[in-house]
Amino acid sequence: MKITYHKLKMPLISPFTTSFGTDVNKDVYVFKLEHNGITAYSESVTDENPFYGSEDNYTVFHIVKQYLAPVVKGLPEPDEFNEQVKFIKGNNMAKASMEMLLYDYYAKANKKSLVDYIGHSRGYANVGISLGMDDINVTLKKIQEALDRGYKRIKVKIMKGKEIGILSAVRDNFPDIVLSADANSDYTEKDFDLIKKIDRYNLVYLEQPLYHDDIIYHSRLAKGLSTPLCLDESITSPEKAQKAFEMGACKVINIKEGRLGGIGNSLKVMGIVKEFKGHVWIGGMLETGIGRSFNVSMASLSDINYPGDTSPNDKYFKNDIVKNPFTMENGTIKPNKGTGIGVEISEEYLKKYTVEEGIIA
Ligand code: OSB
Ligand code: MG
Repeated sequence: MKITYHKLKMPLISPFTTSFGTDVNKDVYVFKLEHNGITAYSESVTDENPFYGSEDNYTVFHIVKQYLAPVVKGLPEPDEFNEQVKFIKGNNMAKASMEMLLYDYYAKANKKSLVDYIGHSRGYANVGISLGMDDINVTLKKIQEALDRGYKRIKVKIMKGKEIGILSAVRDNFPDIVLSADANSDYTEKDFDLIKKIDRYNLVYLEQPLYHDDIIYHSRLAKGLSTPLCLDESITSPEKAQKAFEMGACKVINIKEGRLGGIGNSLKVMGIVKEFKGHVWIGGMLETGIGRSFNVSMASLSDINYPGDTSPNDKYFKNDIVKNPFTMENGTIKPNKGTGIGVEISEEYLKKYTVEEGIIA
């Protein structure tokens, strides 16, 4: 049994800007586990900087090499793995990258697709698009293109001071579309009056307006807002999802397997959302075809009840590292056929984008 890694630098087709910065490349670790004729893959959702959450590629590499890969070597089933690494605090993205490697491995070992291995699929994922901040005319053009391609929900990124300009331009041009906005934690409790102006734009939800780890101020904000809140960054465990619903801090959760420490915790959060009759969808972190395959499988689970941020590979990459990129039909994407995540790796592009590679364990 062998675990190897490739660190990749993949150019994005166009820069992606959020309230916390602009990405022009996707810098990502891809992990590969080979055992008994089975090859499994995963990737880490971190990038070079800890600007979305507290982890980055360097902390992930350290935690994987030092603590997690030695556990993966024993080939525990994913649930067992989660038990065995509980003693390590935080570092969810590192944990997810190894847990998901085991999920792909065990789905393949059981000759099942990932989604059949983890739950009940509706057979396809409903797809929305996340648009980074651009010149407003570029944004309007991108929205029209997205609608023409069949996307079922448009999400725009906003930040403090730019929200009204962006949202009023979008609503003036597209009065009836299903629209959401994501602030990536750019506001504070001092901005409630400003945030309340967002109620005018009839958003399906407002994503993560306040601090990345907050629940209390979000619950206070929710009381004075008619727009439902969706939490992303703040929901880092099933317990936090439970607390957020109990406190009325959100009605919607964006699940990212990486942020939650893997698929096991993500499934638990889906159960909590169901109990509270909330809404839930699968987010994205500009993944390569590997990470996207996990997301699309998750997004096709029948308990997912809002469109996710699982746009096809060609939104971000001219050439992905997989040979079987997703295609969208009528705003839906089907998980890959085959066992596990079902990706066929393009050795050509994997090699082209690799800046570093080696054996982890
Ligand atoms: O907050 O959902 C987010 C990308 C990087 C970091 C955070 C977020 C995002 C996105 C992109 O919105 C979603 C995608 O992968 O298409
Ligand atoms: Mg978000």
